[in-house]
Amino acid sequence: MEYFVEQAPTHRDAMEKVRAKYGDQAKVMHQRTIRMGGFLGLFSREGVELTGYLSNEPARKPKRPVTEVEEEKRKILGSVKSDRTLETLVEEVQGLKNQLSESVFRPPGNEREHETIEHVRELLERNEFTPGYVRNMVARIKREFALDELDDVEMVEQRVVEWIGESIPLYDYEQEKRRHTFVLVGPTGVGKTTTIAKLAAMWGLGSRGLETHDVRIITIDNYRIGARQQIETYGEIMGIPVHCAESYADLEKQSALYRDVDLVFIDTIGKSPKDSRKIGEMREQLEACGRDTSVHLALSATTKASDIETIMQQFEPFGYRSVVATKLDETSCVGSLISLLYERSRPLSFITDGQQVPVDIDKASATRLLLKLDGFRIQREWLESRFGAAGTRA
Ligand SMILES: Nc1nc2c(ncn2[C@@H]2O[C@H](COP(=O)(O)OP(=O)(O)OP(=O)(O)O)[C@@H](O)[C@H]2O)c(=O)[nH]1
Ligand SMILES: [Mg+2]
Repeated sequence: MEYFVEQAPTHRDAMEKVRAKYGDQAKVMHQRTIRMGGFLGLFSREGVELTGYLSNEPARKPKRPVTEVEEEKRKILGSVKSDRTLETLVEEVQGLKNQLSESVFRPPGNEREHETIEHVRELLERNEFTPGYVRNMVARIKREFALDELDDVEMVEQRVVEWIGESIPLYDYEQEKRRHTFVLVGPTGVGKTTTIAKLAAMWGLGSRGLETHDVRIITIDNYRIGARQQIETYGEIMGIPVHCAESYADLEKQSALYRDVDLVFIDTIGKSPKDSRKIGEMREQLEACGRDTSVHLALSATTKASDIETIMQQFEPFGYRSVVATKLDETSCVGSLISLLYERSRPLSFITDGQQVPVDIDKASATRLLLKLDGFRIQREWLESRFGAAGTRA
């Protein structure tokens, strides 16, 4: 495929340059603001750089001739009465402004918005983004694209994917001290124990680009039949010592014994997010472990948006630093997860995508989630150049 890069002082000039040089085959993938001209870094001006490729598809016809829009503008302007006071004039101008911006985004003859906006809205809804997130995106499209730019559906899609990627907060685990305790909390059955085993192996072996650490696992899940055996079996296979804390005092004692260990992973008992009293009790228990502790919330990517919201809220008392998204392999819809991470400003740290311990885990990456978006025309090469590699397993 042939790519191009063109620079010009404004977006319009750059588009004209691209159209003149490459015609309708040119598909713009990315736009960025640059500094142009100048001498020794001085007197440079702001400009626009467009990057894209040449498509073999037949050119799309513009959806609505500009003359038609102009005609509509004239009709609306013609309807303004001439005898008016300044106040009514201001009101009318405001009304006209709204009418015009509404009408240029809407094709004639029905109440729907511009075809491209409808298309992107449908894509976002199909991927289960929350209504608030979809509203924000649509408002941003209206704000940032001129009417003629909306005719380039592919370019709009590309920009929306870029905005989605920019909205995914990622956790910088490098900020954690080398020696600390990593606690995983979350609802029942989301994959906490399996994930603790994967994480311990990842740091223990120094895989996925992490530095090798000395690791231990403690479980405080002694209540459920088989829970202890499950984590002990993982520990045995991976050669990582596992301790089952019988009480608060035991957890405290064990933490003290591990004071020279780099990383202690604590697997907790699954709590229903409705059970806030038990969540509170567990928090007290965890505070007993003394060391520098960071709590993280395990959330299944298959959970619907309203439940994710309840869970995030109910586990708030733990002050969890990041979200670990589990069972990504079981869903093709990542919109709910992305929307809630963004809306509640909680970063994503790891992603798990299968039952195999220790392999089915990776560091979180925006590219990884974006590649799961359904219906958007996404170029993996471009995504990776924009948001980094998708991880070792995508
Ligand atoms: N498909 C898939 N299954 C997973 C993943 N992570 C865990 N599981 C499975 O989910 C089930 C529950 O996993 P656990 O690790 O026991 O979950 P938990 O959160 O510790 O459960 P409780 O301790 O009962 O609250 C098991 O069958 C795991 O194999 C994943 O990323 N993908
Ligand atoms: Mg468990």
